[in-house]
Amino acid sequence: MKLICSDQHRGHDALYEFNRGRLIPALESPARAAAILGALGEAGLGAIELAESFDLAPILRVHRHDYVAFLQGAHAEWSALGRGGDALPLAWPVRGLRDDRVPRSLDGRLSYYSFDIGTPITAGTWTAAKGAADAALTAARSLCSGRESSAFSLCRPPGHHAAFDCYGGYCFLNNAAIAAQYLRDHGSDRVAVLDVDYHHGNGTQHIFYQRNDVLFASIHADPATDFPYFLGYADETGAGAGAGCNHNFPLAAGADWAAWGAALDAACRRVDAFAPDAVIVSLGVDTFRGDPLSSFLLEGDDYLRMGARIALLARPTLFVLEGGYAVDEIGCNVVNVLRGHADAA
Ligand code: OKP
Ligand code: ZN
Repeated sequence: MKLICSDQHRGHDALYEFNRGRLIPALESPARAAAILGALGEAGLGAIELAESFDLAPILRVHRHDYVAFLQGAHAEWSALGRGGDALPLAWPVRGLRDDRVPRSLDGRLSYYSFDIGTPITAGTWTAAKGAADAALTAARSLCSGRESSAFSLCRPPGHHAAFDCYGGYCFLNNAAIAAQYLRDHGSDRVAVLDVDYHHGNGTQHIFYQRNDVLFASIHADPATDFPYFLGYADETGAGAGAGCNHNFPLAAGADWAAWGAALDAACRRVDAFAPDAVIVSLGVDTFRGDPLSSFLLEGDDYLRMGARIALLARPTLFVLEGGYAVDEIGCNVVNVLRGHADAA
């Protein structure tokens, strides 16, 4: 299995995030990636290689040009205003009011291009996000060359909440969507994205919602109770040419392997029916019973079962890291998915 990481992730190190009305140390931290690297090093699944650097073209296949330019410069603009700390937005458009004009001021643009208050931009955010996209692209390229049948990219910051022109949920560039588009542009006619993170991948859904060449299937906490709140219901099935190519499996709080594994089986049957040339797994392990953001109850061994079920798809598979915030167990849980996949493949 091809294993790819990026050194740039450390530069994205937010000070705080809002949690229940208070500021707490950011949960999406460099320690997450360090823990996964440590566990991967001991797992013997293969050598861990550094991402190669791509130009912006594959990112611009998914994200709007002005959005990317904004991300590149946002923190420098923030500092030039004499401000310390991390850049955060202040306000969002109200339902039914105009949202089509990009404001001129930095504060206006931070608000325009975001959808939550929980995603700080730091001095190293752009470089880290670009490194994460490079990791996903490097892993994707190893699949489309046919040299590898499976790969993992250790992406930080994560990506599945980011849409064409919008960041939030700790995500800036949609690593899985960028990789999916790259595979489409390099010989794959159909790509499936299977999102197993605890949270709905609203950004990925949005990007591919009108398309029939990329299927999106996601298992996640019910948006009626959990972030990202406004997307992820089962009746969102795609639109236009993409009608029937979006499959959401929201689960109630307390889902254990019995409930979660049944949803995975249903999602995998949708992926099978689509007959994709490649599968991208948005791999969050925040479904873990001990995760600070999770109401689900998966145990360490369940991640072996998850990998084994995904292996039954018998397609070239790219695992792209998303969430997972129980730092002490994140390495073991990620390795278990990859090991379960490798042993069953
Ligand atoms: C990103 B990923 C707690 C609020 C949490 C954001 C959750 C982002 C999850 N302070 N809200 O899907 O793992
Ligand atoms: Zn998540």
